[in-house]
Amino acid sequence: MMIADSELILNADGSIYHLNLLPEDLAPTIIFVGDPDRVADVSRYFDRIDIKKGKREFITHTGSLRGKRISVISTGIGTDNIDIVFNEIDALVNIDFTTRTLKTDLTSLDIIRIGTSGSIQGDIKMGTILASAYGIGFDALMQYYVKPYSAEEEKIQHEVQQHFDTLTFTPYVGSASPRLLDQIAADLPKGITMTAPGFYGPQGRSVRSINVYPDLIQKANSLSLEGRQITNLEMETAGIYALANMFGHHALSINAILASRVHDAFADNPKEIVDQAIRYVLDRL
Ligand code: R1P
Repeated sequence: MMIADSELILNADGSIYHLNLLPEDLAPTIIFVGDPDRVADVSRYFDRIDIKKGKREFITHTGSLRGKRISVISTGIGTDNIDIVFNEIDALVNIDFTTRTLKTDLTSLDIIRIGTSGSIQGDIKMGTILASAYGIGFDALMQYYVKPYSAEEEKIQHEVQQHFDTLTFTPYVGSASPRLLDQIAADLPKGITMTAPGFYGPQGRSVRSINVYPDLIQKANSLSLEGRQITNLEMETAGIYALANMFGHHALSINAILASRVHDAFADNPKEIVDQAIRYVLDRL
């Protein structure tokens, strides 16, 4: 079936609407970063950069790392942007832009987020590089998609919903790619990452606001999911995992822990910690 011009929007040069990329511009291994400035912090380790393109907050560098083709894309902040980036990278590899139809041979991408995050457990210190085994989405993204959930994801979702019993919406759960967890994160601490639809109120921060959930961090901190805890808080992991699983891609989220929400502290060397996370991931690709 032909996909209409209004559903798959292409720019005049044939590139996809927001990412401004042609199908040949994207590598099968993709690093996601939130901050557009972090794209160059990653690609400076490439052997070669062949493509630099972008539009709005979505900057892409594609090149090679030890001979392997790789892209790094900035997603900006939040799962609203993850929705755009995921649908567009999937279209770049799985839709034939000439016929506007789904290809018969589908491509699975490897997507690794290198992001920043705050710890909500006392034993997860600033400077930790943590791999998210699961993401729990407190945002609304997956209210708009139908996705099969595993028994494990449903179990976690049920327990989260029971624990956060005053929420008027249902959080969703997404899992990391087991293959990428093994390949990249075998030696890293694994966690369960809470994904919030904002930085202040939705993460329990009050600068001048009066929050509906003032005890959000304590509440998240005290949940036991069969002995496992929610470890950290950020804004993209659950959406990345849920959409990767829905589309048949493989995703892993690596979090550089810059803040401790239980010790009310923020790292004094955030750039160094992020650089360590970048080098850790690139060494294992
Ligand atoms: C908020 O400052 C941003 O930082 C975190 C959050 O998820 C949010 O995107 O990640 P990044 O540093 O990867 O953007």
